[in-house]
Amino acid sequence: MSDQIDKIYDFQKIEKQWQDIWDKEGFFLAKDQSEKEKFYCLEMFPYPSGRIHMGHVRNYVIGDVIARYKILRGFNVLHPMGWDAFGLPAENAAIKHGIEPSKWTYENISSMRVQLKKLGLSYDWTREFATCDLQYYSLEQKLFLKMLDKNLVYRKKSLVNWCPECETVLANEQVETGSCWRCDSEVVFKEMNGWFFRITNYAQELLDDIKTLQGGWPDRVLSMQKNWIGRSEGVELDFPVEREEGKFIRVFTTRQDTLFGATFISLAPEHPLCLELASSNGRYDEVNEFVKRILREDRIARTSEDIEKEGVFTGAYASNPLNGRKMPVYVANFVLMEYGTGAVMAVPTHDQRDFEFASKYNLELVVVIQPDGEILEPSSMECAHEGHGTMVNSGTFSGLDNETAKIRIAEYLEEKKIGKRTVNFKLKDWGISRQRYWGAPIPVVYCDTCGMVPLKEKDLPVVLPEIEKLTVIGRSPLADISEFVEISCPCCGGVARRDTDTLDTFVESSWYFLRYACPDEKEPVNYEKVSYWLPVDQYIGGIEHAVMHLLYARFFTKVLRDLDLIKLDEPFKKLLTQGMVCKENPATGRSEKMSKSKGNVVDPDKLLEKYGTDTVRLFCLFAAPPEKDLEWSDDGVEGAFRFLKRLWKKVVSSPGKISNVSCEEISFNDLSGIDKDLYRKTDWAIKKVTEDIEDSYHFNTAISAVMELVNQIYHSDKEDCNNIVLQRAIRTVLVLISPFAPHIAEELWKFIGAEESIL
Ligand code: ANZ
Ligand code: ZN
Repeated sequence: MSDQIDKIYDFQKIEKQWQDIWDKEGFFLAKDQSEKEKFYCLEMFPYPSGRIHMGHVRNYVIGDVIARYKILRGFNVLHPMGWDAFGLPAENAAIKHGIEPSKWTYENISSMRVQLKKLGLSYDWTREFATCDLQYYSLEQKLFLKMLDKNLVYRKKSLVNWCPECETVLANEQVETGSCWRCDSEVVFKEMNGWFFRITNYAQELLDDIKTLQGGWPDRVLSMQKNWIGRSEGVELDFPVEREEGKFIRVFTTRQDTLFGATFISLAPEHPLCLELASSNGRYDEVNEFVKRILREDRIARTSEDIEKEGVFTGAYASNPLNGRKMPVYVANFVLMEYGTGAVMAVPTHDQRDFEFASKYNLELVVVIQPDGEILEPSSMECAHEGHGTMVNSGTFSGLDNETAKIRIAEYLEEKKIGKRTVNFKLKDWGISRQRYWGAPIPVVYCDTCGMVPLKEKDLPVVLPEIEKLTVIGRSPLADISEFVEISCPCCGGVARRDTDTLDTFVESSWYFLRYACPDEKEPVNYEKVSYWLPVDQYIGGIEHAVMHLLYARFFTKVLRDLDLIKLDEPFKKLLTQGMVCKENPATGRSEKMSKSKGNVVDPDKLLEKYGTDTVRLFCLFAAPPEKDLEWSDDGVEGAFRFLKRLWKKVVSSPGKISNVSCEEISFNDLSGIDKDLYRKTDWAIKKVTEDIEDSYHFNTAISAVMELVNQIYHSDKEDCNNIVLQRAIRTVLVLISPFAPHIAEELWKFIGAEESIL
């Protein structure tokens, strides 16, 4: 066999051959039981857009190196792949080209699967599924019903953007300066019913368990999650409205130490008191006009720090419960209804936003915290003093340091029953209803007699009906399919209607990693199998998923645990966020993320044809460490190709020397000169590659070490070194390079006389 090998490096032939062998022999089938220690390696699954791009290639190759390395180290490895297949692009394609979303999606999956297979990735393809498979989404419907039963899902009205012309809900991104992106008519707010997951029930646990992820997850991602959850400790307290007996404005503050310096109140424009107070003070028109204008503005922009602060006086006054100060009540654009109570006690001397607002409307400034070694004078302040200091102008609390005052004032307010300590989270419940076709139908019906009725598990699945041509998006396309909508009530048998929304596609990606442990089970998850395989030991994906996907997946894991379906607190032990693939944009001359619109993409298929997957893999891994951006370079690809050819040439050109020599132990001390150098370099490379992979996934430096060893082999071989030492070095090179360039490694391994796969 070994002497039949081609002298030239025919990567096309070799790569196909080895992919077939791995496949036939089932090398990557994960066993649900094993003596070996398990390792679960997972890359975020792709959306089946149609073609693989270099970002995918990089992501999956990084995962493949880790999986193959763990196989070599004797682990029982699970390395699955599937498709995040519901979502809007399929619907858009349906509208544009009149093709069925399911047809479009499954065709894309087929062609992307072919592309992925050409990369020689170590997937257990028997566990593959798409989230639009009936099997998968019907099990998701089952989970939904279980969550509904445990009161973890509920329905409520919330404000949405509504275009009265198109009769459709618009996402925030579809509202352009207050108008509909499609027809330009004025967008209004509408209360709409929708389903929500009670993720806020888990806010504290999601925050606390971040501790357990430290070291395994990038700090940046953990702090993004922390901020997103946004826990604040503070006080809620009531300010009586003057001349309106029994009416109070409740505010949330984290700085009750500044209460004596509160000189006015700011309400969110959505706050019900705005118009109420304005009308009893004869200022309805002015306030109403302001409120309407602000509500039309982008809600995201309102939260940004540098937004111009503006507001309007309601005509009403509240009184400060500690010192009786008369405080004008304003409506302010930067106060949000969704946070705290939607009302703020404004302290312009110690809060920068309030300072800017007060400067604009000439409102009173009272200093209540003096920083050390400095006397603040309201008339000469240029910005708020938000830091620490000693309390002044604060009655019996004057003289305390402000941190102590925070505690004392909170106690005092509770004692006097003016307020109470509370904890606030920025995290909101997760709205999951979408007015879309290509998603999982929500398994409930509405009956005129019984109201909302969840389906029984035996009535599942709610099959997504086929649809030939979609015409609009926004309004639920399912609402137009009467055979789908009309149903008899499971409770009373009377006339009922199905829910015509579908689930947010983030729901599917919140539990797919559990499903890979048991893809054929009748139930959504199997307790034993999930206990065996989970948590994912290494998860790999983009930083853009730092909050939503990664937080939702953590939430789902805890919910399934509390439903007694699994025993698991956290789904992902380690997380690697890979950098982007960049290339010079011909228009700007700058290096930018590869994208079609910038004209700087490289087609993976063309590269594979020209160089083969081992070269492409090696380049992606060698050009940058995984978490850094990768700068595309044609020279770099050529360089990787040259290295593999050089390795090939060395091995195939010295068959007599390295084949069939026995692998007997030799003593280092008996060797001389050049042999010692090669022996030593070999050991050094083993250590270096192992450490680079284990400690930091620094594949680039690991690959350099292998290159150095190959150089040493050339060098020593020129001087006719000891064959056993030479063979030892070459065997080592092949094993070390095999996670990175597995096909060439297997082929040369066979060439030097091995009967079994290098795996
Ligand atoms: C008085 C005060 C004085 C405040 C001071 C700050 C500094 P975090 O830490 O993010 O929780 N606030 C409360 N509800 C708000 C809302 N709906 N929209 C905008 N701002 C709101 O922020 C809590 C602080 O944000 C609260 O404490 C409140 O202003 C403001 F020197 O109260 B503070
Ligand atoms: Zn009924």
